[in-house]
Amino acid sequence: MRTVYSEDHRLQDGKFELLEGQFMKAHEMPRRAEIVIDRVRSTKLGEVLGPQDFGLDPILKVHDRGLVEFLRVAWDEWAATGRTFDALPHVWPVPGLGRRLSDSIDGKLGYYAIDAGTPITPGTWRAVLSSANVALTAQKLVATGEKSAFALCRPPGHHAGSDFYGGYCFLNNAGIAAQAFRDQGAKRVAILDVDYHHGNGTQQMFFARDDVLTISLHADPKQEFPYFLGYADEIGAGAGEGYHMNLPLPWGTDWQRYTEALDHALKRIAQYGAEALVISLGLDTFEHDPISRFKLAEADYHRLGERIAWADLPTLFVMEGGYAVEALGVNTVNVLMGFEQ
Ligand code: Q9C
Ligand code: ZN
Repeated sequence: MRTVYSEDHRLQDGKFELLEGQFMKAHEMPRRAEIVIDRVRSTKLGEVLGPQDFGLDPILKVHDRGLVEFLRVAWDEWAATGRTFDALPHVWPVPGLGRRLSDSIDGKLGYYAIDAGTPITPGTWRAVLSSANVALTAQKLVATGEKSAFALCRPPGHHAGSDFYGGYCFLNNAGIAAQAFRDQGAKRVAILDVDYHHGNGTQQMFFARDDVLTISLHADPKQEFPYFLGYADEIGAGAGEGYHMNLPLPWGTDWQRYTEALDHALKRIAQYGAEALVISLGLDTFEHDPISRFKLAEADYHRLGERIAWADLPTLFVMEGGYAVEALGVNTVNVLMGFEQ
């Protein structure tokens, strides 16, 4: 399997995040992608290529121009106020407050962000744009006949929706790639999200659509971020009713419990008749992940890849979360090798 990767991800290097009320060193760090690309190379998984530039058009098919334009200039507007540290929001437009878009960068940050864990830095926009191009380049490999490809995206994407960012994500790489499959002629596309966290951005983006089936396996939002979405009764709306599935699982979920939900998801994908499959590949289900509470082990990732291969579909893997950094290369490539064997 070929991997698409760009060193531009290093331009996103946030110092701190607000995690459960505490300022902590950012978990979403450049070392994550570096350890994965090292493992891709040392295992000889396949050729590594750089991204092509697709411009803004494929991004604007699923994201509002307002969000994209904000992300492009946010650092400059922040820096213009004299601040040299990372940009984080600190006030949000909850329903009782209204939702006017302020001229102030602080107002804009709260307007577009869902959390204070996603720092905007001088290099954020370039890293984000490059991450989307990585996804689109790998998508093109699959759309033009390769059985599978790995988009080593960083920053990740699945918490970003059409008009919001957060959860370490700015643009929804998997969603952008799924839309590209549609625009290139695939009638039905499925996105399977195996990141530990609910793929709230992906859900929001495709909630009213029946041409992109979205399924997320994740920690129960009763216990875990993003708290407000990801419940089992969210099944899609309008034409999209029946085309979204949430499979929330409790803290402590191990492979045996996980695989029951996974089989359920894979059955739905088979029944749907997807022509392409996008995997939002998060490895934060790992037993030693520092911010998560599932119990998957190293060898389980090989099994995960094997099961995904049973769907027998052209498959694009898009990197999402995973914060047990030293194990991230092995776990990620275990999925990809499990898929190929
Ligand atoms: N325990 C991804 O994995 N903070 N994003 C959670 C609650 C946000 C994770 C704090 C975690 C976002 C792509
Ligand atoms: Zn995650």
